[in-house]
Amino acid sequence: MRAGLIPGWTHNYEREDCDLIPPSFSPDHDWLDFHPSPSRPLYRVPEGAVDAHCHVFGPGSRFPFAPERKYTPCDAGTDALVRLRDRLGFYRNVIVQATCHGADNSAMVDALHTLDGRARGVATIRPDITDDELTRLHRAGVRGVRFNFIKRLVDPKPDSYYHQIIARISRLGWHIVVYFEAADLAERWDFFTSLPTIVVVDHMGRPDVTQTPDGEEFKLFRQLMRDHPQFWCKVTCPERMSVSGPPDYADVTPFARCLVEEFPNRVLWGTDWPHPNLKSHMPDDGKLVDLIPRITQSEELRRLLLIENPTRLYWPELCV
Ligand code: 0GY
Repeated sequence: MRAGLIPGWTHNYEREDCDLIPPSFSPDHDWLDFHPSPSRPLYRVPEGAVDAHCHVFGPGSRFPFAPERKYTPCDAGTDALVRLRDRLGFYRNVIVQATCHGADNSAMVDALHTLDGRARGVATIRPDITDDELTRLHRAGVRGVRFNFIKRLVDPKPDSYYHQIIARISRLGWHIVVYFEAADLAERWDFFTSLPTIVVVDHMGRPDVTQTPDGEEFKLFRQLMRDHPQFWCKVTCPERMSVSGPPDYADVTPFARCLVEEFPNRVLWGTDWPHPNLKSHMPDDGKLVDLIPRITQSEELRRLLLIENPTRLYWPELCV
């Protein structure tokens, strides 16, 4: 077989019996690996709960990381995700394509096949994707695309780029996931509110939690959610936004609580495992689950957050 037929593989000119070498990647020097043995949560999530925001990385030897990536992670494949899912007590996952894989969704699609209906995917695609490839993604379980506006993760693109993608996915009934920083919302407002599908905002629109939920930035985000009922959001990533820090991430809880109480039918929860690009510490995923009752003590709101909302969005066929 000639090198080049499999992305990332190279020739081994030293050996005759095995002439191809799989790609090999070293994580960034400051990369933090996911927690090796998360605690079993004290809070038992209700049966059928969905972890609605997680990723898979590689393994790089099988699913090479994208040349245009802004970081190189550790491997975090499907086996490890399944172990985490079972330890935390979740039944389903939504796997969001991570930027380190660019628009090559192979690792995520492989995970969807392995998880056999118990996972759905959110892909990253380019406008030149073929219809056949889109159909293949849909059959694998992809139900959305992600538009990422975080400059440290992706190079900026003109709005026309996204409009071309929107035109490509319109026949599939997918939604759009957007990832941006709170400070960029005002500038992107017209674009976001013109999107023709359900729009799911990652990580509560990344509020600056040194302000209060009544501060100007978060007020604008709540206005977005209030005035545009097609908007949903994920009350995720306290570990990414907190200034007060682990294990309680107490400064993030009021933001999550406020969204869950005001928009109970349009919120999702997820681990964000394997937690890319954290710099200060790696959370214990079991302890993240234990924060859910602090967001809301209402069992009814927790059912919406963990089961009914994600199931309605990603497995509508299960809702009667
Ligand atoms: C997250 C957050 C981050 C990374 C990505 O796709 C990604 O690379 O989403 C981040 O660095 O903030 O949702 O995982």
